[in-house]
Amino acid sequence: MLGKIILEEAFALPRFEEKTRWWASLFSTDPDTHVKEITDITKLRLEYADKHGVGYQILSYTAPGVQDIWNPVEAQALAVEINDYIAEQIKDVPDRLGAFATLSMHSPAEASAELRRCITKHGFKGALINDTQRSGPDGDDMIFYDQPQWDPFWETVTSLNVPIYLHPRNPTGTIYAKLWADRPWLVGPPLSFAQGVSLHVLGMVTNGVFDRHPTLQVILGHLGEHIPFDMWRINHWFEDRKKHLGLQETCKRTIRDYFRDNLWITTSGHFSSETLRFCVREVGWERILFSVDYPFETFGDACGWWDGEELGADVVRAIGRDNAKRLFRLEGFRDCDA
Ligand code: GRE
Repeated sequence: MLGKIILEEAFALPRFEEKTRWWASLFSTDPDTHVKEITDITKLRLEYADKHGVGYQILSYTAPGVQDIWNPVEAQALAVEINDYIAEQIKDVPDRLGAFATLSMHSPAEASAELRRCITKHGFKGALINDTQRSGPDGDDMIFYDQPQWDPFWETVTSLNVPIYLHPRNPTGTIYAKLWADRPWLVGPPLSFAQGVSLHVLGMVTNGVFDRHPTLQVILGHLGEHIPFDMWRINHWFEDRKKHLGLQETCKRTIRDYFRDNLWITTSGHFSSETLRFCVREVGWERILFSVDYPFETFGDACGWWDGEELGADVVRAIGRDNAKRLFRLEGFRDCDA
């Protein structure tokens, strides 16, 4: 289909080429191409988009990004630099490229102010956060945003009426040493990414973030970071056991309610029709958004899959474009009505 929208699409600052190359060496068999693709903003990306029928893309800073920086002053300065850089890069192609804000998540007040600046000054479409914020004197602590002190941030997000993409980052410090160091091939897409994000978002669910902020919209990549496949069991244990043991105090609705009202999932990096069909049944096509996960995945793989998908023209168009148009209140872009 033409005019597809994609929204888990990474870029990196050219001055971090060395770090980008290191990250690429963990995940890519062709680090040179990866570095070229992730630092390019308007050339290669738009060529791929034209070739594969993508009308509009929302770009975000690559993982682990600012969430890897435990010095709060440095983290804030880098977030501002990234936001101003990408705003400048995309300003002449607003019908093709948008951006998610990058936020330092050391302080709810600072994160709120930077998000507000990015939405009002730069017209960004929300923010993408790479899971927990590394913190503490040696970066071994982690900040989760499911605690009450983050309520002012979630209040800002809902008042600005923009979604937050909760994206993975890699395990670090003691967590890495204890869980992953002896099984390093499981870091990333095979397991650690989904574990990190599902712990975080289910923490938000059970600690009442969505009850206190009922209009909050959070997007999960990779077809929901394993949660849809566990929906029945999570629901069973929340409703039939944990709510009778005290969960009812903080978590008022069912896990399926939160997926209907607050959560979205994207197809980033997960191009399986079988899995997608399961998600359509469990989560509903209204809450699913097409995405690529470039440059960790290719436009060809993602779009080739999507353009052959046989879910029915209306559902393919909704997931491929119209759901995102509605969520982000998008106006005209390349092939938006094709
Ligand atoms: C990502 O989305 O950020 C990502 C990586 C590394 C491998 C796969 C992937 O950073 O999707």
